[in-house]
Amino acid sequence: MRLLLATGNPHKVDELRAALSGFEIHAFGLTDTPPETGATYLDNARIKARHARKHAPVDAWVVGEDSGIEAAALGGRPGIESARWAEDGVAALLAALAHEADRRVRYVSELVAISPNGAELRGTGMLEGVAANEPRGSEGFGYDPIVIPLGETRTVAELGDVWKSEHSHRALAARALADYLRRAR
Ligand code: ITT
Repeated sequence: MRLLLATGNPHKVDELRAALSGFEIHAFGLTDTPPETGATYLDNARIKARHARKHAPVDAWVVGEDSGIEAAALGGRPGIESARWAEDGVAALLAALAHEADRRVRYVSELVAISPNGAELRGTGMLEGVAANEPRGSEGFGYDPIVIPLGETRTVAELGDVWKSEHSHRALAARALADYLRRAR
């Protein structure tokens, strides 16, 4: 089954590919990208998927993903604004949590797939952890150097891409979506 992931973030394509064996996953570059004006991850994932649906080959499934990191001490911020709330999100999050005792953070990923005839499926995943005091590690992307998953001592960037393909919010969302896709096939 061929899936076109509508994203400008190549890490998302690599991670989805690693998490989903048995699916052929290609990047579908978003040109004329619609603004992510939704109030939720689901809304924004849908905006990306629907945009791709308009432009992608008619026989392929299209997929949109929206994700973010939520800090408990910040009332869930930056959340859906994670890609846009600061020029350097990692530095901004470390600064915002500098005097907070509550270091809990969680990643959320929402995937929306749209079939050739317009049927919509979704998958959601979450990864909980705490914020490190400084960045560590070199794999992954975004906030990975400062997220230590529950039960681990290393950051996601230290645990690495193979670990992410099994445990990340995106991998969990992808596997939930894959269950529906296999039934829809
Ligand atoms: P597209 O919209 O083009 O798919 P994007 O990177 O802008 O790519 P989002 O709008 O979904 O994606 O923003 C998600 C942001 O949340 C992302 O840029 C990171 O800052 C953060 N994030 C999400 N998943 C992450 C992960 O697995 N590791 C590190 N940071 C992550």
